[in-house]
Amino acid sequence: MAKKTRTPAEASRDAAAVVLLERACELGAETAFSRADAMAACNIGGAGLCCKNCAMGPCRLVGNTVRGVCGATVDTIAARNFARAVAAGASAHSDHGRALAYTLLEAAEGHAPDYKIRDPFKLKEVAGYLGVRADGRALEEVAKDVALAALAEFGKAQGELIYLKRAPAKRQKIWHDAGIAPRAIDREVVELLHRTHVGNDQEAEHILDQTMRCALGDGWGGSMLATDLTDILFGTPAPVISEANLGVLRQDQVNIIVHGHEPTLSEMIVAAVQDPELIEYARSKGAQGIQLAGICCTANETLLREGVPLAGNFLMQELAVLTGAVEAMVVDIQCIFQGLVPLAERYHTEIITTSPKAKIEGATHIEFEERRALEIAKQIVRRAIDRFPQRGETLIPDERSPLVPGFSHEYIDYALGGMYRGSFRPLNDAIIAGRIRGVVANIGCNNARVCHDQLHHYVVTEFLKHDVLVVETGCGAIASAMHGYMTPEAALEVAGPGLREVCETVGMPPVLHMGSCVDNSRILTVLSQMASETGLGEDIADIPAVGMAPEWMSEKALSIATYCVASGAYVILGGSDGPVSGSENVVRLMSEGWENKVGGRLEFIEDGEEIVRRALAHIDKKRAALGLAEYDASKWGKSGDRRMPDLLSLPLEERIEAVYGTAARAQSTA
Ligand code: BF8
Repeated sequence: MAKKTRTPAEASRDAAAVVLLERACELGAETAFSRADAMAACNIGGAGLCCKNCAMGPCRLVGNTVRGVCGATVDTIAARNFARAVAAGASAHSDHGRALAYTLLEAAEGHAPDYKIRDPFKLKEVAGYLGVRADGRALEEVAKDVALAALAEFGKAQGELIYLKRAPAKRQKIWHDAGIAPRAIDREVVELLHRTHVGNDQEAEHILDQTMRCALGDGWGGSMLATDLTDILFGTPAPVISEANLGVLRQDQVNIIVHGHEPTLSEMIVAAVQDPELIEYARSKGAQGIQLAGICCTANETLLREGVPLAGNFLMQELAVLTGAVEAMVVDIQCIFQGLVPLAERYHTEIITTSPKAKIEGATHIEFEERRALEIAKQIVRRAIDRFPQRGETLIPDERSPLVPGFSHEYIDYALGGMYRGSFRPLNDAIIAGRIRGVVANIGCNNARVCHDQLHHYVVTEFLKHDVLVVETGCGAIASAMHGYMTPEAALEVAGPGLREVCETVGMPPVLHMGSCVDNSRILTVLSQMASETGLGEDIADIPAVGMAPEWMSEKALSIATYCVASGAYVILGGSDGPVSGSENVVRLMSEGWENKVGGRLEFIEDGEEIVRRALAHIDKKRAALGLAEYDASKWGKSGDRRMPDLLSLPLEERIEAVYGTAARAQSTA
């Protein structure tokens, strides 16, 4: 691939990002965008054809070379590389889940007094799943047993993951018949690494079976536990009002950005920035207050529960520093660029690493401990305030969009039926009638090799126009938030007539923000609940739904894609022809092969139009298989309760209150 330097407008479709990329050009400052332009991706490794699993290589299987030194074939090498990436992705999500379990344990045992059980209802629900008795016991006792039961799921000696039973019965049978029901979360990761060691499992299909088992341990294990335990500790999300894009940074305030994935520290920073003493301290340094904003999935966690605004998604982390207005970027784990440190050296910005699992050379390391959580958070906020007087020239783009995130499966259930009649029935009925053609879960990353947010924006716009309800997590969700698709009135502007009717009636945005990347487990739960309501078959594979990550880049995205496929979904990963494109057999095994085995298929499709075409074709195929009426947009748009025009005349705060009520907001901040 030839080197090509893109203009800022070619590198991102986001207006704020373009402004700051122009700034980077003026300053000659390096970013991920310029580094991607300067270094062509390796097309051998990119196609899965480079094997580094032993010191006889690395072996590059190109041209007439069809075997590595050990004799491994193209198929084995491509499958092994993919498998190892899934193992790493599953480890990242699951280790995050484990950390939350330890936080809950510390809190339950009284060692971490800054943490509380914010959602006792969810605690009892999760206790039920994990076989922990809750009736008549103190919350702390239940929480301790829940934490221990959750930790046992990582390395138990016998049996299989308890949460598998949350899937439809038909799905569980498919897993058992295929021999891919995960036994313990860590065990499946270790076994996959073992199997892909030199001289071990050398049949592509067999390697890929264990890859599915490992990924299922992430989706129905580590990630699902991470979601549940986070809800218990910090509250189950319900709609809140917030804003997204770099324009949330404030010229007159101390700006602190939280970035990464785990909410344990960032929740404490939310508390610390509201401390009157620290606000007064900020004033003593010439600021009007303290503004907290987020990047990546730490942002999604604090957004959903606390309404903390989003500064941007993955590719905007360096751009935030380039505003010159960030006093501190506080990072925890995952998706953090090492390039932040040299860039921050040009400014007064302090990059603060906090996790014992993630240090960066040149950053300030303030290690986080649950037992002194709020004290450490306050120390960090104080350091940020101390930097404020050193701030130089700033450039904060005037770009921000309002949004209403917070659509946990519990809230969707409540929104559709109320407190006493909560149900997925109305959603199923809307799909059966054809008002909603189907559902797309658009998730995942940005990738510096494709135009930032372009594919997210394109596919989401097309799906909305075609009456497809879009649910989102991760950086894809942040993209839609910044584009203004996460307010109820966005339905009027972009949705097709059927989807618009549903959004008007329920008062919901056409794109639902369901959380961070571990919260893709919420999507599994929604799909399972839809399958357990009548009318849409009996399994996740029967539902007219598609999953996609059009701008994926991380190993976690591969794990998510694999567990969604193994759960019965059709999944498309975009932006390139994919990491196994060097092996036709492995491409076939993951598409036709997996469809025959587990009902879902994985495809890598570079082009946005083709992604949309195949997704709509799949949705229509599933509708036909269920015997549902053919999708016909001309039937809709003449009914609905038409509250929207009245609502639109209200200021945003009142509009949201009118739609969601104060109870939902109170629940989110309780
Ligand atoms: O875990 S979407 S860039 S932040 S990996 Fe990273 Fe990808 Fe963003 Fe959330 Ni998920």
